[in-house]
Amino acid sequence: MRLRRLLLVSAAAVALGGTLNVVPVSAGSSPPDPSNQSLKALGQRHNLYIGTAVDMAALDDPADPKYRELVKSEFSSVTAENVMKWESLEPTRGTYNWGPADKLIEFARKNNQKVRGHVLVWQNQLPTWLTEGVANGTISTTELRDLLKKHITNVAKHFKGKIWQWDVVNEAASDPWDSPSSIHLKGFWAQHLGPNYIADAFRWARAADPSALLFYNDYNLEAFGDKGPSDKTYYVYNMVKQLKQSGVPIDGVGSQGHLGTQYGNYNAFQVKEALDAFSGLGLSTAFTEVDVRSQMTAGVQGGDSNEINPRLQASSDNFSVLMQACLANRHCLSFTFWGFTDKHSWVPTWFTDPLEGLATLYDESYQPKRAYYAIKSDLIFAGPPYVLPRGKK
Ligand code: 9MR
Repeated sequence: MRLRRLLLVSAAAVALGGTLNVVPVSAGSSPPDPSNQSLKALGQRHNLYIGTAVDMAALDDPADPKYRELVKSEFSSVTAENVMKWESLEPTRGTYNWGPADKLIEFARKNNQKVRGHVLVWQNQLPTWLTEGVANGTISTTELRDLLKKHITNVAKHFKGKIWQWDVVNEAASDPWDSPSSIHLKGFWAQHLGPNYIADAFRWARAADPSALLFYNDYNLEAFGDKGPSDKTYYVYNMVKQLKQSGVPIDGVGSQGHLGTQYGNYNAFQVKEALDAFSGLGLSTAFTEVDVRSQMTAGVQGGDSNEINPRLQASSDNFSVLMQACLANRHCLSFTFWGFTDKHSWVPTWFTDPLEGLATLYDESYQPKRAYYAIKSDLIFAGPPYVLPRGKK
């Protein structure tokens, strides 16, 4: 009966649309103007949180009010770009500096935003008292393990109840360009504590803050390769599968999403396949650090539109691919940009030879770029049957 009615209504609509070949929109039913809607409002339609990494110096800079305004108005989730890392939290052994991180938590609370905690265990941005102590032998392996447990416990307890997702372990897997090229656990922690530090870290984090979702986070996980020994996504897939099967309390995989327009990159189906593989293990997914950088050739720096436009278009396409895949995976909880303006982006400070940049949604004067509108349109035009409503998390 209902179906019949629907068919009749559509038939009438087609008839009315007549030669114009359009379905008429009755008065008052036109959708709201999308250009006035924020990313976070559009994400909310899908129950998808739209986040950004936050540079605390920029957030606090009274001479740069636009930064603060946009963090507030466009995003429903924030990540500390640096201030929750070990070197920032405990620059001197035993003396914690919670101030800047607490400020971000308070900002998020006031603005009704979720917080992604970044990061509990990583081989970079460790305090020198720790790395030097290990190097000169004053910190033994047993003590190092205790220190890691203490760090995770203290930090997760300090922020208990205020963190939605924790990046518990970050960037533990090597890359195919490392030696050996077969993917392996790399860096300080694997070197000193062996592979079990990963499972330990998740257990310690769960014990300290049982309500936070616990993530493994890494880059170059956007798509599978040949599933051979140098396929990082496949390595991480097997690693988290093993963790899950062993009862380790891991809840999700964060795919960072640092892309560059000089690479071939992926299509949305390849990216969706990787997200689906992770969620098929019973894990949530998230894009955690998305940006798309480009080489700043002399032409780009000189303002040559023949060089700038293809980069802006390629970057917009790459952003869009990740967003579409996230929308199509119902377990993709959040989509976080690693900064939103070229005024404050890690890219040009990191990639200097050749110089890279143009990696975010807004230019240095806070003008939205093509990618901003691409993300908006993805959020607006996505719907069934490929994008289904996701549950409240
Ligand atoms: O954006 C961060 C930059 O300000 C720091 O100097 C850098 C130091 O390692 O870390 C950057 O953030 C990284 C993040 O914590 C983990 N994934 C890669 C990010 C970009 O390097």
